[in-house]
Amino acid sequence: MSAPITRVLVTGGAGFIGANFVHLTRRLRPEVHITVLDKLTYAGDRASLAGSGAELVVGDVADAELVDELVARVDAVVHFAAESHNDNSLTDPSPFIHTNLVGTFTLLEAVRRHGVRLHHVSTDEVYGDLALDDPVRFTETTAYNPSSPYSASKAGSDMLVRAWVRSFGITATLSNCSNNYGPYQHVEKFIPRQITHVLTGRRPVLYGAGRNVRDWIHVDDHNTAVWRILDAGETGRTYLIGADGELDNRTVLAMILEQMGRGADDFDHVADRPGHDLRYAIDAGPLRTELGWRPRYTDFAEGLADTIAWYREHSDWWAQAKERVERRYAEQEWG
Ligand code: NAD
Ligand code: TDX
Repeated sequence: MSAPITRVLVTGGAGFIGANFVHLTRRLRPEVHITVLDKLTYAGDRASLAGSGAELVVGDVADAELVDELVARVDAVVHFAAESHNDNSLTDPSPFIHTNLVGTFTLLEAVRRHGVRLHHVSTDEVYGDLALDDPVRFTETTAYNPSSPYSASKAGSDMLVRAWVRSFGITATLSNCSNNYGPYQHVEKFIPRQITHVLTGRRPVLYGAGRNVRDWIHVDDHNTAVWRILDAGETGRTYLIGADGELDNRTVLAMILEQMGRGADDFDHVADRPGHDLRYAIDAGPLRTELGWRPRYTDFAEGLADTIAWYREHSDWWAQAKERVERRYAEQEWG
């Protein structure tokens, strides 16, 4: 699509997907200079970037002056920074509006001023949910219908990017990906929460009946797709990223219990998340046929085993956050 990328700004690069993007980029494109802009909220950790060689700038993506200065120095921006947890958005939506909407707006104004290419990372949750018994999947033309403050703020950020492409001619692409799993994921999220519950002697917890379906993709597959879009994506286009990984929560939990040597009934059902989306499913056809992308992790059980091994070996990375998160969950009416 354009000249090769040699200097990239990664917003939210100290978070789960951003940090994995930085490490993957270091492995696959050692020539690329990486600057990370991250506010280091509860979800960001500088330790996640250890050994990556990335330059970390601690700051807010909604800080116009700082963002302008950083964008001026690069030829591409990959925008991961966000408040990302649905449960948190139900207890306090305000940081979601600030970071996901004002932060994206701030970045758009900077890339507009400097003519810098942007890739905006978004979620399949902008499309709302699907019925459990319906074979349909989300495509890039599915109507937006977000359910939670989190997904509404991401939907709004997508709309801002599309408008800046159309009205101001910025060079931007978008992607909407399904549920990621892998190393460095915050212990508030479903898979790491259950793994670290087992590792700390707690009983895993399933929201409601656990029939909700998520379309799981390994974080490295998400990030190879982002690079493919950076290299060959069409300006203004939205690409859906998914790896045909639909599973209900009960099945995922059963696999975790089995792989960790726990009994099949060794968990509790807890009160359900308000407004809990039933099912997400991605049709990633155009990414495969037009851009030739393929996922590497096609066996979820294998990717899950690697992830369990990573959490076993890295309790120093998650132990403190675990206690903080569980205190927060204890104050919620669900979970
Ligand atoms: P995360 O919560 O693990 O990381 C978010 C990062 O952004 C953290 O490092 C945090 O410190 C940083 N951040 C938050 N507010 C900031 C601000 N105002 N300024 C600068 N940095 C700030 O999230 P994640 O799971 O890595 O998600 C990354 C992106 O991918 C998000 O945009 C999310 O919507 C999207 N996404 C996530 C998933 C998933 O399954 N996790 C799926 C699809 C899309
Ligand atoms: O303890 C739990 N028990 C449980 O049953 C938790 C934390 C979650 N759940 C359920 C709720 C969901 O059906 O597991 C499923 C996954 O929950 P989350 O990890 O909170 O993810 P989800 O709400 O599906 O959103 C995720 O995917 C889309 C990411 O957090 C978003 O950032 C991304 O946009």
